[in-house]
Amino acid sequence: MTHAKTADHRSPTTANGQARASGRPSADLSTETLHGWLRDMYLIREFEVRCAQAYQQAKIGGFCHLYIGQEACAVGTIGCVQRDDPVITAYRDHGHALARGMDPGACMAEMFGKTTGCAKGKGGSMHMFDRPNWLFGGHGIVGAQTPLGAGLAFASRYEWEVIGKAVTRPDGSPASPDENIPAKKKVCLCYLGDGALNQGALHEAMNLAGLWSIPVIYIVENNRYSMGTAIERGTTMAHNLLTKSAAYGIEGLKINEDDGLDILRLYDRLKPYVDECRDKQRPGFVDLATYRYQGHSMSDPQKYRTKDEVEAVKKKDSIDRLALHLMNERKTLTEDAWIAMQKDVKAQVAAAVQFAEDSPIPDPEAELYSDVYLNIQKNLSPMRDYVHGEKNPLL
Ligand SMILES: Cc1ncc(C[n+]2csc(CCOP(=O)(O)OP(=O)(O)O)c2C)c(N)n1
Ligand SMILES: [Mg+2]
Repeated sequence: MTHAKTADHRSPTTANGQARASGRPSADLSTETLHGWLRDMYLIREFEVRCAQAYQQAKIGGFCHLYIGQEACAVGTIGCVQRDDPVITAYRDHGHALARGMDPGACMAEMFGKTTGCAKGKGGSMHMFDRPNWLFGGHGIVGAQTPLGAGLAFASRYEWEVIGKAVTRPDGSPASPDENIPAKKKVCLCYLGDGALNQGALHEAMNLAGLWSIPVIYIVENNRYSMGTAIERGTTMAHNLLTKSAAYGIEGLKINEDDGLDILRLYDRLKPYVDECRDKQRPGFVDLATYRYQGHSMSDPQKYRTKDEVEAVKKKDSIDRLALHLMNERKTLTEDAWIAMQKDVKAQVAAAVQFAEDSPIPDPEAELYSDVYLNIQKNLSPMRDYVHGEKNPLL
């Protein structure tokens, strides 16, 4: 099954299709790109609202962490890279999957644990994978994705610098040995929450990234809290996180809340930085301020913050801001067109929910042990032989 979609706004185009003319990179983005971003941000929001409903109806089980409020982060950062740059994230991952272009039906079916999900229903909310769209998860262990991100970036640089040609096609499928697909300079976007700043794995990975100049860009989605722990209670130098990356020789970038919640300002700050990391094939570290409107997961009494705090951030809502900008300043969007876009997205998400509902649940006999481990050694028995049969040395 392929989940890849071609959508131009995910490899942004400039209004004239040429290099930037003005000082602000965003000023030259095409209307198609900006409307695509608005649609994607609204798609994420609507998708998450429907996830919450389905969760309350017990149609979604397990963990579920919503991305509402953080939409500009996924859409804006992914807007700074190319479609075949690898991306990897933590468990609050539906937004990244949709921003990367995953089919909402495959994403919702994964939430529902159905066979038509992007991971055949075996991963659920925290494990969105989409190889054609270069999304390498969805990881539930805090910080686990950070060495993997370094590995993905290392592989890209190795391909470009040592092998001299791409071993994977742009659509994510493996290239055959006689294909000569030119390798190119890539960056890997590796997202992490502020809570992951304290994980040893991140520091080991950043050390190697700094030492070997691995083009992984760590994007800290700094939503101020890890579960109920405010960032200043959980990590050192919370007021200046770039000191952490500086320790590993990585030149960082801080994006404050006014820029982080405004997708155009976010793009203005981040795009030149990403371009430089790509060009110099060096690592990056971005402290990107954002905010989640909902609780940490589906059950969170939220005693660690006030309602006023949440309401104050909602006033800067990134979707409203972009819509207003397009209506009042660029004048490329009418109110009617915005309402029609919202209606269209709602219908798309409703169809995704219906698709998930109508899809079959996996057959345990056929699926429980398939795709669990890759049998890399010839003649190695499938795992089920060990569990059920005499080959299991423990029985
Ligand atoms: C290694 C590990 N420790 C603890 C947990 C439990 N846990 C799940 S989410 C979370 C908070 C992480 O917060 P943050 O990194 O800020 O991400 P956010 O939820 O804000 O997106 C914790 C402690 C875990 N999943 N993995
Ligand atoms: Mg957090």
